Amino acid sequence: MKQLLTLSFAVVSLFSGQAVLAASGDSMMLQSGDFVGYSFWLISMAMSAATIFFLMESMRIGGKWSTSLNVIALVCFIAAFHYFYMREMWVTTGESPTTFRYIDWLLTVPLQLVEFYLILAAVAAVSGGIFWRIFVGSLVMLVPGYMGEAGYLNATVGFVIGMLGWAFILYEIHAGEASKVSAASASAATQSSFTMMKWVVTVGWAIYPIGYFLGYLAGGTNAETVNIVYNLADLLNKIAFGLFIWYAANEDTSSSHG
Ligand SMILES: *C/C=C(C)/C=C/C=C(C)/C=C/C1=C(C)CCCC1(C)C
Repeated sequence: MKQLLTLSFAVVSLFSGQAVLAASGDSMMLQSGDFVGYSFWLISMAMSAATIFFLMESMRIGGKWSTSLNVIALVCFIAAFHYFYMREMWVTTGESPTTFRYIDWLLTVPLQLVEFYLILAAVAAVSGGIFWRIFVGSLVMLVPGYMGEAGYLNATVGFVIGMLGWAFILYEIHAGEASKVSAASASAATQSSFTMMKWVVTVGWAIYPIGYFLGYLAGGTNAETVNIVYNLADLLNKIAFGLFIWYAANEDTSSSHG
């Protein structure tokens, strides 16, 4: 019941956000041939649909997996909301919605990293230190990345510091405490979802620095490349990441029921 209320609130807020944008007057339609604009449209819709899907599945599956599924629904919801604004900014100005994007990442990246903690905490006693270390790592990755893209910092310097933050997160999940707890945990479903999430953060997340490199460091600034690469990366790293958790939750609950 509570989740149904949350869901209806989410839907109403999405539509009222759109109404405010429409009322602001300068909204422009998507132009044909604007492929970056298409990707903003597609992904804002995919994120909205994924939000509803993960919330409904969390109600159906329930139990110890419901928090993880709710968190991924929140990630998709926050992203959907930002995508509506980013799409609007792109189609009206043709400029990179860098600030909206980084506000989104600043909220959704820590929430996704909380998932590592949550899936481990569902089966083992884990220290909060795991969460705090990867949280600090995500700030070191994102803040200089923003400063580099927005022109507050040399683009190469922002890139290099951001890479160090990401490397720190990779260390924690591949060789640090989180990986040890996962290896020692009994549940096969938890271990396999931990492994899948670990590879999303290692391989899927690599798309972002590639986008940054192509957009800012490979000669001039290329707004189209940056946005198309980041958009596809978000599609993979939010929705596919959520589907991995959803898959593990299904496996776990169906095997424990016989
Ligand atoms: C849902 C959004 C996600 C998962 C965003 C992830 C963003 C990154 C992994 C960004 C990484 C970057 C670096 C590793 C170097 C500096 C530039 C960044 C911020 C693009």
